[in-house]
Amino acid sequence: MVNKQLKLILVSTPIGCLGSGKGGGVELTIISLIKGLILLGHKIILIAPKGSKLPFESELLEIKLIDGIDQPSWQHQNKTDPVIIPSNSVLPKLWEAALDLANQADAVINFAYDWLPLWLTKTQGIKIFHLISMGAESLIMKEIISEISHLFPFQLAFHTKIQSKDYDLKTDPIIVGNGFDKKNYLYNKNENGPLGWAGRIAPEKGLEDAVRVANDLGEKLLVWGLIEDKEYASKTENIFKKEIIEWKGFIPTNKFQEQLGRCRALINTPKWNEAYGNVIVEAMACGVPVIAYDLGGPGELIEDGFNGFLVKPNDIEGMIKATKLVSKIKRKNCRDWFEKKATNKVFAERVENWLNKGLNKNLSAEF
Ligand code: HBI
Repeated sequence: MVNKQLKLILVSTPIGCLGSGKGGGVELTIISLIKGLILLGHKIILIAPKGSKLPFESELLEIKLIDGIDQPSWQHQNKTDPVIIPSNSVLPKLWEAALDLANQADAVINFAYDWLPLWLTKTQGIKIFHLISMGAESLIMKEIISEISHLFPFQLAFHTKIQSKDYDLKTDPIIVGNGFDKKNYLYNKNENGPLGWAGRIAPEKGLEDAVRVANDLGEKLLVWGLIEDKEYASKTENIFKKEIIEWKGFIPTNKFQEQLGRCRALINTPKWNEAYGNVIVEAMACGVPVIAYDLGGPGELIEDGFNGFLVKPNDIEGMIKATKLVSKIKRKNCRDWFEKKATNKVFAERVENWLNKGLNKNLSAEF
């Protein structure tokens, strides 16, 4: 049975326009989900900062671009910092535009990890659904997410169970995972390639540990991602005298997956409660086994010994040992896992299920 067509307003992250890489994983999540929801026949209005670009068009997709100043990222603020709204901020403008269109839509989906859209949930007739994109990076965010969980428990969803554990929620968390368009990732069966690492180049991603692993194995390390923290990047590349890192930059998905697919393993070294781990799924989509610290999302995506290995967090020796065993992982397992659990179709079906449940619940938790 095809579900009723939903008219949905999706509001993007205010920390950078789609395609800049500044939004981190949430950029790929939004693009993949829009494709998946359109595949299911739903109508989308995307509201995003000026400069946002999507790699596709559709008659079911309308885009409204909003000018304004980027919101500072919570990752660059202290956990106890207050909410900052810069002058000429894009965040309130995104939400003025969204709420102006509310009467044309069944629901709004928020992708911003910001206080304002969560607070608005209490004040609006239209239901605002929040896909929380991070672990608890700020106290005031943890408070407002917990408050919304107690008022509108069906309007919050998380990528992984482990991510949701950062928050005190009224009910069991709604987990929607993530998912990417399988047409964008080609399976590569080559087993003898180099080691790879991918992610925003910033301290919480732990690149220095992967450099130590590659150095110990006497190998290079191919590194893809936006250099968000220049000082950290240069400190990391100078840990050893000889050149270990081969910087590949932040490149479009089609090029990234082609280069990534040639790796014999992706090393993933999170130092924070990674909400999901997009690059892990992208690697698996190309048949590349992932060796990751058992921290945050990776711990839920990797089935130890099946599609990769899980290593105790910060255990570099353990990472080296596991990397030496990676040929034991059948690369086809990685692709099969991706097709079953993490394509944008199955992701969109989980989100559609979440929205339909939330839309059929009474608004307030009282009666
Ligand atoms: N910070 N204020 C703010 N708002 C966001 O939406 C946000 C962020 N920091 C990081 C981020 N989003 C994304 O990189 C997430 O995917 C992690």
